[in-house]
Amino acid sequence: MAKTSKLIARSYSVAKDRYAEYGVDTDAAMAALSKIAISLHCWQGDDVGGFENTGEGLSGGIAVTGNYPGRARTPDELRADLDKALSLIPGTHRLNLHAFYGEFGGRKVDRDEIRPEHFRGWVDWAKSNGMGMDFNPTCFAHPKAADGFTLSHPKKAVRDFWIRHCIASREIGAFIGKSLGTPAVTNVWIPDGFKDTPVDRLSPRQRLADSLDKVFAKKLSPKHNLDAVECKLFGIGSESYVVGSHEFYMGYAVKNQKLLCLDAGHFHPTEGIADKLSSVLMYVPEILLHVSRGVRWDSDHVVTLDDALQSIAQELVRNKLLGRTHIGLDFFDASINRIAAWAVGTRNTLKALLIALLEPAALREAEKAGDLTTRLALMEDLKGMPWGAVWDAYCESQDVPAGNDWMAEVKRYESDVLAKRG
Ligand code: RNT
Ligand code: ZN
Repeated sequence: MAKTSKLIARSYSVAKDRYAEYGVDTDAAMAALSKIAISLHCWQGDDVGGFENTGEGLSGGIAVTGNYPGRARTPDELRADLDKALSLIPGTHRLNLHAFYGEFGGRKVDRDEIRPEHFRGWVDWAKSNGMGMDFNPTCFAHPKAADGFTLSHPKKAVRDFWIRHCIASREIGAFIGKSLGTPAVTNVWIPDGFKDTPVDRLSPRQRLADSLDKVFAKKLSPKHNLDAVECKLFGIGSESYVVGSHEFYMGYAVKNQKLLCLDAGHFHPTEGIADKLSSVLMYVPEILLHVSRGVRWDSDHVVTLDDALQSIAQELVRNKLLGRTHIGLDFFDASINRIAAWAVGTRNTLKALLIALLEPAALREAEKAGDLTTRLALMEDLKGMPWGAVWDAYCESQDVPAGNDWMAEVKRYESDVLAKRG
């Protein structure tokens, strides 16, 4: 910890002793945290715009609001912004890329024509950063998704188009995973649904299951690609019915042993995903998380260190589920500095994991002994433990700014780089 400032070192030393009283090893917690990779979503950097330059706006029931200056307009700008964000986040992480962020060299490459070569630039960048990558077919913001249906579309030709896109995406996922030596999680999310009450809720689901079977027909090595499916309750314009609901995908994932993606904003507004993890992981091999924050609706706000986030982290750590969980972020805010948004959301996710890693065994022991009074009392007292001092020491040990110091870097980058973008 060569660069540790004196005050942070002193606070850490006190915190270490305080945690030791509870039998918690703070150095071990930091070492465990350093092994957790968070998949940073590329789409926070440009408001889910992509690089197809077709003039097609965002669609599919998701929305970005705000017009903060400095949005990344090219792959190079987005990579530079990601580099900046990553320099403010302790640890080694991953990149989560959407298909419409390919590098198409100014040519029109339709979604069913995307190939690994369009993603070589991203793979090279990830390799030089020592990062893994994840991938997503983009089944929105496209004329063939304009009526709100893709893989479950009543017209076979439209379904086939999206099936070809998803197949191409899996192949790209496998290419990425093979190139980087760590499997890419390729996550299928589709917007399909109805604004108003449907009469036939069944046929679209049957068509979706059939399309997914075709998408997943080819076996790919799990060393290169892992398939995930993402459920959702409602979206803008699909308030009354979403084809790929929780029950639909839960069933599909269990039956086909796919990864289930749980997005924190994809359930009833007061429903959390923390309690689902231990249940779902009894029946599916692994899960993908889209860590997000819905405010009144699936609004994809930047993740804060709230109870919902801490509960997710506690579930993963307490039940030792981290080895079967891929943690990705999914928020997009264009009303604040986009690099700060990445830094805040990712740092918070790591903070929540650190707090969970610092929990003493005494909590579980109290429960086991049937002493529920001690369980409650201890849980509450632990909230006052000096985890922040451990966090600061962790940041310094990873050579990233502690406390709020990272914001100075963001401000500098904003005036040096972002302010110069048109
Ligand atoms: C939409 C889903 C989906 C998207 C990204 C861009 O509600 O959460 O994961 O946010 O694929
Ligand atoms: Zn999501």
